[in-house]
Amino acid sequence: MQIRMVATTPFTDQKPGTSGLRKRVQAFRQPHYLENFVQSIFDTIAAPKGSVLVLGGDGRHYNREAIQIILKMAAANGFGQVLVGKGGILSTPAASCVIRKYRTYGGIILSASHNPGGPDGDFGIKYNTANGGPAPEKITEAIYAASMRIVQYRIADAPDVALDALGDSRLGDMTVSVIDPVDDYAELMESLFDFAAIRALLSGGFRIRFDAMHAVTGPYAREIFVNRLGAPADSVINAEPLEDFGGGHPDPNLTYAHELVEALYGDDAPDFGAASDGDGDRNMILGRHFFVTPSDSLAILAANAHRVPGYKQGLAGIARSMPTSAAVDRVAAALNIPCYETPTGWKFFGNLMDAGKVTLCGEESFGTGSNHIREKDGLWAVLFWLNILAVRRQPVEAMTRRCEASGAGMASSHPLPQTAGFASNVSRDVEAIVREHWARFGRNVYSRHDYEGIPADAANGVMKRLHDRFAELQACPEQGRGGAQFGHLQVRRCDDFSYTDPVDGSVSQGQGIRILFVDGSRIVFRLSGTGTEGATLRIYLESFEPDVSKHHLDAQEALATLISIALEISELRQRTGRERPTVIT
Ligand code: VG1
Ligand code: CO
Repeated sequence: MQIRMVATTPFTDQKPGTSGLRKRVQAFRQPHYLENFVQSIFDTIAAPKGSVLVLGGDGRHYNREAIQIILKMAAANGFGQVLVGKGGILSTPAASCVIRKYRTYGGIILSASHNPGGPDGDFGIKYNTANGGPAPEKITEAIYAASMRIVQYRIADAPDVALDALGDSRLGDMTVSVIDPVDDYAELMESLFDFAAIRALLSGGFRIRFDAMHAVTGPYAREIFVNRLGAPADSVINAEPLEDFGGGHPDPNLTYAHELVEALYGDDAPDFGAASDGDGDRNMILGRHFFVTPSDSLAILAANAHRVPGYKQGLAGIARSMPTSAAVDRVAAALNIPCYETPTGWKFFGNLMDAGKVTLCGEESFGTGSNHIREKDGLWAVLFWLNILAVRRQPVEAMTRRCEASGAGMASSHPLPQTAGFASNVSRDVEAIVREHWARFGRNVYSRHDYEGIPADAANGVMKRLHDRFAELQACPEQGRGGAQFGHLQVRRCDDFSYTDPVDGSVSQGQGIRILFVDGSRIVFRLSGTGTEGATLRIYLESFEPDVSKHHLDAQEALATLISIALEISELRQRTGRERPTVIT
């Protein structure tokens, strides 16, 4: 095998964002662009000769070509073996699972997650370390620095590797092992959840629908829900992964997963709906005519973890990203376990999990996960919900069997008696679980407003304006002045969130502007680090409502005052010309 040293010059824009390097496919197609970044990864990690690497992606346009380039570069850089998902496919959580299970040196994941794909869409690449998690900032910064001084890269002159059949082949001195992308992951899921109970739930008339959004989770969902759990085949929709996601936006939220949302809000809606994103690490949970906010979902999983086999021994602690609501903090307090607040992005959870400080973690952006891997995990969250629903159903089911035995008819046509702690209206289980949770812990009313694709200057102007107003907005005890008053809400403090990692002491600054109010409400402003066009400004709004009689209120209604304060203090409309958000979740 001939190894070629190719002379190159730096691109100056290869700085990884919240989750790896994301650019338009056209940018990645520029001569040397992908190669420069991959060589920068290899130069930074300096893996010993013969190391094993995991490689796979979400199957979007350019995935296959990128895999071939990376395989040839891995061979030229001295790797001994690459485990690559069949067809070049590995969901992000599956890649994390494989890195951990086979104790590899690390892995390269090709994905732009929820960003649209296709020739005019986005592509992305990130490096995960041996713990299976996204490389920490220290490493991503070193990769960026390497990309700024690169002068050459190494690549093997070899024919393309066949990726569509399982098994080993050689690329020079390196072995390419094509593995089943689903098996290891599905096995891990079976080890955490009570599949028998979920199977019983699904065979008992509980109807689910999972929307794979033509992205990577289709094959995973089919194997797990249909083959292993016995759900009808049509429970999984848009299950065929497509290079352009069928022209859709593979982001599981109320705006982009509209096919699923329409079904769950329609007549004859299934009992449970869920969707995942491009690379399989996000999840959206729906009940009949009911949406579970990701922040509530995290809190509910934490409060019910003891019902699930993989977590029945208890949780060491919980972590959430700063913009995520404090609903889970209340559960942590009740369980008497620590709760950590980290910057946005999964890379900040890894140290906490490796140190045994947390078991569950989550983000408001439809991301939930645990220490079973080091990425957020969409299907895991869905299975966790189904396990809770199955356990909750059991007493009712046992009763139904008794009713049937005595000739009293089926559960669906017969009102069931109320048992302690379990709602009788079984067609509304998801909503009932959420409402019971709110009744017990209070409700953290929450919403996120995204303004996508605004000019970077305008977005930076909004953030600067907010910074400049800190002194004016917050209380100043020296001057005997309280914080600014907006109707019944008074500002307590403003800051730009900064995080000191409790494990390695590393500091991350500038992680989002917080306007904190005396009554515990807050507004957070943050610029997205995953977009590829202009800037995306995110506004996160939260207030606490202990009063059950107000829990039925729509979040937008309940947060109306905070929303108008956010617009006023940021001068967002004047500075961006935008009248309303692009996406509300
Ligand atoms: C967004 C989310 C963040 C998430 C990140 C990666 O980042 O807000 O919570 O970790 O996407 O998720 P940003 O910087 O755009 O706000 V994924 O599923 O895109 O890998
Ligand atoms: Co994702």
